[in-house]
Amino acid sequence: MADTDTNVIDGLRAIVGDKACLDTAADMQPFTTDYRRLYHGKALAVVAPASTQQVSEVLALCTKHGVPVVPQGGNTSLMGGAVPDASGNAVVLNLRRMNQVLEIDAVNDTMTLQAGVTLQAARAAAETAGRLFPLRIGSEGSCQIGGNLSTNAGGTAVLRYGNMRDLTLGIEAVLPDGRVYSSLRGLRKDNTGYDLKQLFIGSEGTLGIITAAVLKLMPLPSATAVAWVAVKDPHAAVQLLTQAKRTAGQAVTAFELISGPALSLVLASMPQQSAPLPGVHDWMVLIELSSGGDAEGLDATLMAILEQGMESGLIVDAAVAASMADARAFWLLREEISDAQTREGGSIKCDISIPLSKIAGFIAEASAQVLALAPDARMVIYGHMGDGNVHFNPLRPKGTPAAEFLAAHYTQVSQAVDGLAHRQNGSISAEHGIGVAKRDDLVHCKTPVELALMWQIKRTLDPGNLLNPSKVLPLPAGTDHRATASSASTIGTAQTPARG
Ligand code: 2HG
Ligand code: ZN
Repeated sequence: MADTDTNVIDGLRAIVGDKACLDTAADMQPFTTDYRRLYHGKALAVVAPASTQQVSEVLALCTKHGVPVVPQGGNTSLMGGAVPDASGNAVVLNLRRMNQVLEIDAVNDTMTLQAGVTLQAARAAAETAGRLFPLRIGSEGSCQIGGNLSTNAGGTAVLRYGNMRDLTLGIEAVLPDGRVYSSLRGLRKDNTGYDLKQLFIGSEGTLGIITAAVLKLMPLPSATAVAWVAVKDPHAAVQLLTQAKRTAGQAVTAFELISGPALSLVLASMPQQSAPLPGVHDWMVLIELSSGGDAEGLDATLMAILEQGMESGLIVDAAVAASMADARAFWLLREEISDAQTREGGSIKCDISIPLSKIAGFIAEASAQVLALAPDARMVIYGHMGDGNVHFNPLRPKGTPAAEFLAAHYTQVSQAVDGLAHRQNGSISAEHGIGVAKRDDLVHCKTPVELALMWQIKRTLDPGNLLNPSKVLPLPAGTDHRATASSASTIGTAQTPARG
């Protein structure tokens, strides 16, 4: 180990304490590998500061020595965004010790908390105060608020409440040189120039490390009604959503599309669970309504939506959750799809969004293109149809090993799906971010002006290219990340390409 590295590690220990600074490969392994075990990096050290002051000191020290820093929350990124590359040069800065809910202001309807609070703990704290923090994603027990902010997380209740950008009133973030930016004021109105917090939200830790936030709280719903519905096809699903919004307005909280192969995959991996409806269906939707009114009224609204859907020939069959347990069982089937794919291996993940009016046509066209390339792929297609966002994840056929399927089809299939989405004015990453997995694809879907602005902002806030280097920003043609930084930071080799 070079003298500088030893100095850096000694300095880090002095800031965060011995126990919060790991530097053996074995201790660091859980923090250098992503949770799907697709990206295997190395680090100089993994540190877990306990305060914003410590984050600031760690960043100042690393900047002084030109050491890259990879911010990390619950390490649940699907894009390889939260683990270091293979160079071993970087320090991983894990926020798990900064896990305090600092204040709940029930009158202002806000919650101030540190970045390392898990989403589950944030929701529970809000509920204890009789309020709802509405972000809902499957990994809520592991993912942390800082990661949710850095990736502008979405999930299953965006239709009603919006994504992380919409739910945030202020943040605190530490810049690479150790300075602290803060807008933790809980204001719903503040037109005093640039909205700087939005630069950090969704920037995946490439501009600053988010250490705290003020989030919006909502009234806790008093009634919830849930149905699992088989629909004729995705086009019918969109029409049903339109009818549901007309009938129930704001009460439509979630509207999730699930393809037959997606449900089959979950049921095969969870034999104790049963399908909500008899028979096999090509397309289903999970609908949730919620309101502050009475339960009977909401049940009647749901029944009206379903009856209308039946009458107009959109719905093939439907099961209404008769209890909270039923509703939870329906949701479990939906939320397990992602992990079921991880367990199975060999999934080509595309996270696209396009205008709702075009989504059904997109699914048909993208499916035809994928099946022309990989005729036996299992079409695991699901997600947040209400937001125009589907996870379009063709999966290896049962008999084909994951590596073989991915080697044969990954590039062509993801290019076909992403290319189609882009040509239809869509996004190639609706809610999972860019990380390293989609970084180089940005070249094809952002304009030169957008890319140049992104690099200009990056250089302004992180002139040494030290914060989460080699993530999000694609390399300008003919250069590498080293050449794009203005100081002599050491950039490692590229990570394992995205697979799985
Ligand atoms: C979900 O909606 C998550 O379940 C994960 O966004 C999606 O694994 C995926 O592709
Ligand atoms: Zn999702």
